[in-house]
Amino acid sequence: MVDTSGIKTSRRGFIRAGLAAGGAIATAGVARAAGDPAITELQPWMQQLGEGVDAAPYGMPSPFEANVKRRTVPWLTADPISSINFTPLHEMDGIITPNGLCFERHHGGVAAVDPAKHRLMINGLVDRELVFTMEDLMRFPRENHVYFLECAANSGMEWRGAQLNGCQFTHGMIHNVMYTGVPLRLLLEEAGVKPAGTWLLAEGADASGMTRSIPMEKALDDCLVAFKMNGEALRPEQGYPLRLVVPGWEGNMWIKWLRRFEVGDQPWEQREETSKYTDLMPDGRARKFTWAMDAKSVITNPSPQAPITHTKGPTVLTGVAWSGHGTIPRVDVTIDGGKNWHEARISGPSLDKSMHRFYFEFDWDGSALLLQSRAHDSTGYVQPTKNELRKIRGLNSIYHNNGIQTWYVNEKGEAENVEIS
Ligand SMILES: Nc1nc2c(c(=O)[nH]1)N[C@H]1C(S)=C(S)[C@@H](COP(=O)(O)O)O[C@H]1N2
Ligand SMILES: [Mo]
Repeated sequence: MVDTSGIKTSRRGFIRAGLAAGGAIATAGVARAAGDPAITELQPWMQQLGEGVDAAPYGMPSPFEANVKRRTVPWLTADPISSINFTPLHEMDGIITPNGLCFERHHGGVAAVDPAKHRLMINGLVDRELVFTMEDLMRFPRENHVYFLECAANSGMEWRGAQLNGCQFTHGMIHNVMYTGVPLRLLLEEAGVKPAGTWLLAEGADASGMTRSIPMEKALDDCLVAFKMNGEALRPEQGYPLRLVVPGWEGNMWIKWLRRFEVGDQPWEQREETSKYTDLMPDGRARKFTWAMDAKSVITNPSPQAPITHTKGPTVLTGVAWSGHGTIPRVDVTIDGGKNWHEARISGPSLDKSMHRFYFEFDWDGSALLLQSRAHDSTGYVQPTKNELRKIRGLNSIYHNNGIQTWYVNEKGEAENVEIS
């Protein structure tokens, strides 16, 4: 248990903090008194030598961090082969998702691809059909970009009401990674797209043979054929050795274990009715091509898996925000269910189609809280409430739920997924 007897923060400190939106807050009294045995007594690790540099050729997190892991919701899908796990957003900080914590979504399990035998083909409406080895791809100019990937089903279980207890489960179908790859435009130029070639089919080498259609405009704009994530080779789960990166657009289009592009003159989903990621509207019609992910945010701490563990006093609220349409210049937060909104402090890089990290430091008076965050993106769009979304989209949808999330925090600091009207 944390000793909070030393915490003393004046009421005046709270008012000052409130005025300086997201600014400095009085943290005097947070530290504990000298004499804490954890500092005055020698700990075991100070009394023996540690492991040498040959102990862990590939490093792993501290065993004390064993709780920081992807988690599944077993009842969500019938089988773990075609299923999903979730990024532990409440355990993270900054904007980059470590490779081992990136959520996974597979339709036919993780393909175990030998890079020496992996090929990328471009065929269809092109002047020259081409086949690239991994080595061939390494001879093209490459670029580095940080992008979020969000599954369109993220928060999908929350359409009808608050359901899953933790931001890992409500919002964890997202990761934010620095990719290294070749602009797809360069490969398409090499093949020479015929004037009629307005669509691209991307195909994966996994057992599900997943395919998705991408409009040529997007393919030529900012898509990447990526082989590195956060500086190292893609993880098998993320499509080793090659994946398509479709910045700002739903995760489903980011084909993993990428093996082929076919250039065509219409979307394949139209011909074969294979598009799965459609939004069913109240009148029974479906919104089909909803690719870009709208602005969204969530408070990651406090949250149901990350309660407040101290009593009243200085408290750090943090979360993430992102938009498939640009950057996030502003995030508002409320701790009283929307009576008062405060501008949060964004810290870290503000990159196009990337996660942003925000903070709001406040002096908790120990009473119950209703926490919400609201993202604004660089187009001027403001994240809607869940009820505003429902008015337009009804209750039949699964995909593209970017509504405002509410956490109720009780006097003990425990948090719960709730909705307020
Ligand atoms: N080949 C292939 N690509 C795929 C999938 C798949 O099952 N097979 N799943 C898609 C879906 S629905 C999503 S949300 C993302 C998930 O990417 P991740 O596993 O890196 O999180 O990959 C997409 N690309
Ligand atoms: Mo997805």
